[in-house]
Amino acid sequence: MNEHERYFFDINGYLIVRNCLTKSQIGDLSDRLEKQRRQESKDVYGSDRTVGLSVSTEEWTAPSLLEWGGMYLDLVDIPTIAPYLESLLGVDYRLDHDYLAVITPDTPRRLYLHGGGQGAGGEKDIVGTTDGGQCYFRYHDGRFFNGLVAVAFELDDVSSDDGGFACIPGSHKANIPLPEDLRQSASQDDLSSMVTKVGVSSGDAIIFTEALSHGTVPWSGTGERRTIFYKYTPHAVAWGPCFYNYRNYPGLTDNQIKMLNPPGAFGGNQRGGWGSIRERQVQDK
Ligand SMILES: O=C(O)CCC(=O)C(=O)O
Repeated sequence: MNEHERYFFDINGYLIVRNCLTKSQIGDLSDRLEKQRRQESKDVYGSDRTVGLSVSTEEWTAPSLLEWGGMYLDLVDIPTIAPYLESLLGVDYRLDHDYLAVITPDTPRRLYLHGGGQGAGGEKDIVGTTDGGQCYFRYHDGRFFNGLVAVAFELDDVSSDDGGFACIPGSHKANIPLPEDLRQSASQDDLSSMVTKVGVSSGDAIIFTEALSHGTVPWSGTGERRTIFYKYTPHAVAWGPCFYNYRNYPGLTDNQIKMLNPPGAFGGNQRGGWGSIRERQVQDK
């Protein structure tokens, strides 16, 4: 993350990484998605992991795009994005949840702004409670601290007039709650001038802190928007109630395995068990 990008992210709460996916990577992601769509047409695949298994059990589970294999596994840790995540989350960050949204002219959506620094999203915020949940943003001692960072990988060109990602730049540092009348917009004509619509090209990624007031602008494009969201937390933090089992995905790199760890104080090192960590601490003394 260079100096300009750090400055841009600090004052705006998001940034665009251009061309972070190659044409063949986009092709693989797109082919695997279209295969699923032929089997079952949905607006959202994967899950934000907020779905309980059933009301009668305390277990949680969530479908994941990682089951689709190929580039969906590679995306967990790609070199064009990893340095940004390390700057924004620190080392040993983890993948918290993943999903993919398909927007078409038949599914226009309503903008519902959520997030907002220092809990400014207020009581009705869907990313956390009045204290902002764990979707915090801080900058201290030369380092960014974020509770949840989203990477939105775009498979299609999306002009800012089409719709898609939008935010109130700088609102990740807001101290005053989002005025309720700004929260929802049924069409682009209703949008507040404070909302910035962000255009992207196929293969770009938008990285944003969930502390930012952001959402999806009602669609007025003629084509589709297919966006893959991978959301990361610091290693000891969880947003969703579910976590991954890396054993379900053979062939992962050591780094990918670390990122699929459940939350915990020792990040990627906790797989060896607490016993081996204590032994190492004793040896290091
Ligand atoms: O459509 C978008 O890019 C925004 C998605 C969003 O609001 C979120 O991931 O929390």
